[in-house]
Amino acid sequence: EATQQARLNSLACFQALLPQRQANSHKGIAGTACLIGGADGMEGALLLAAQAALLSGAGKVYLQTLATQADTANLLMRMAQPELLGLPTGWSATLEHTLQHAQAIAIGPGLGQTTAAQQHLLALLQYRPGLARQIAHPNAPNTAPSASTDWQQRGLPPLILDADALNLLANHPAIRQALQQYSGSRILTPHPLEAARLLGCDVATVQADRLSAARLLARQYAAWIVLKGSGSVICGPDERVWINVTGNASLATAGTGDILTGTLSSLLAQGMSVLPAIQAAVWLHGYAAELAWADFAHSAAAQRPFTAPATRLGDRPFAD
Ligand code: NPW
Ligand code: AMP
Ligand code: MG
Repeated sequence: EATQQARLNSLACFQALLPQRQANSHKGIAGTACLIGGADGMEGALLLAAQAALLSGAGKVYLQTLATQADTANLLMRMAQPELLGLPTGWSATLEHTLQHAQAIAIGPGLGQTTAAQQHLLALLQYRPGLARQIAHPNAPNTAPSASTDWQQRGLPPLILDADALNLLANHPAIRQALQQYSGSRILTPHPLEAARLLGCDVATVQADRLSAARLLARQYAAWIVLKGSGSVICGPDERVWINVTGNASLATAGTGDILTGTLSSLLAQGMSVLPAIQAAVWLHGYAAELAWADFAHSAAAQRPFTAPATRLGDRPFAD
């Protein structure tokens, strides 16, 4: 009961931090997030991230898919969630315009690790309004620099690298170098295998000392780190660490990490500072799983704990 009380206190604490909708608010000031990923066969990862961003309160969510049939993939995603705003494929003036206005960017869910994905990530990291000619992307526009933009006034928005963006980061020194030069906040959200790839070690080493692994990642990549898994570890660039207390093994299923990325992008887009946004996103993501699990367990015949063999929703028998 004491633990439950502490968790409720945490909820109240985050509720105070979460962005408040003013009565006269409108979508233009409720935060814009731009999410990139969703290559062939993994469009769902991008869609889940985008849905989570909307549900977490972002005013506008743009998404860009790397699917080969991008128009079709875009249309299908917008049919699943009509509020979403689709971006054209590749580098375009529309993408630049969105990047200049977004308050948070996330790249990685279902991105894939093709050459196209690699070039797109590099182009994104190197993009600065007014420096369009220097973009490494093959389709980069050769347009003249635009006049004063939001970006020039605000600085670069926080950038979340997740999933395949992390795998590309681990494998390509040019991407690592470009990330170091990205002047906005850099946030990496690896699961243990992605963390191992980034550190050049194995998963067992990461899991044996998760705090040290998170600190090493923060140091090596000069970034905020969310080392996911049971008891996600948050680590700042200054190597301070926090361990999340919410969540359960119902999260051990495909797509949950993509939802965390979308949620985090949304809280950042709504103006939260980086540390509280990360803490709130990770905490709420776990808490939502607890609520969902409690709902499910109430309606099911049995209320088995997670130590029972069935640790995933899909494994549980249905009540008749
Ligand atoms: P194992 O099996 O133990 O050796 P990958 P991915 C390990 C997209 N997705 N503790 C574990 O390794 C992503 O966004 C698309 C220990 C596991 O098998 C990416 O773009 C979806 N180990 C792409 O797929 C939904 C842990 O990591 C391996 C661990 C590839 O991403 C799913 C998986 O890592 C997915 O998001 C833990 N807590 N957690 C869609 N619907 O479109 C993970 N591992 O090989 O990097 O593959 O994470 O699925
Ligand atoms: P990903 O592997 O990228 O899909 O991310 C999985 C998400 O689920 C992360 O937020 C993990 O922290 C969370 N997660 C996975 N397994 C567990 C678990 N056993 N207990 C708590 N959270 C988990
Ligand atoms: Mg993932």
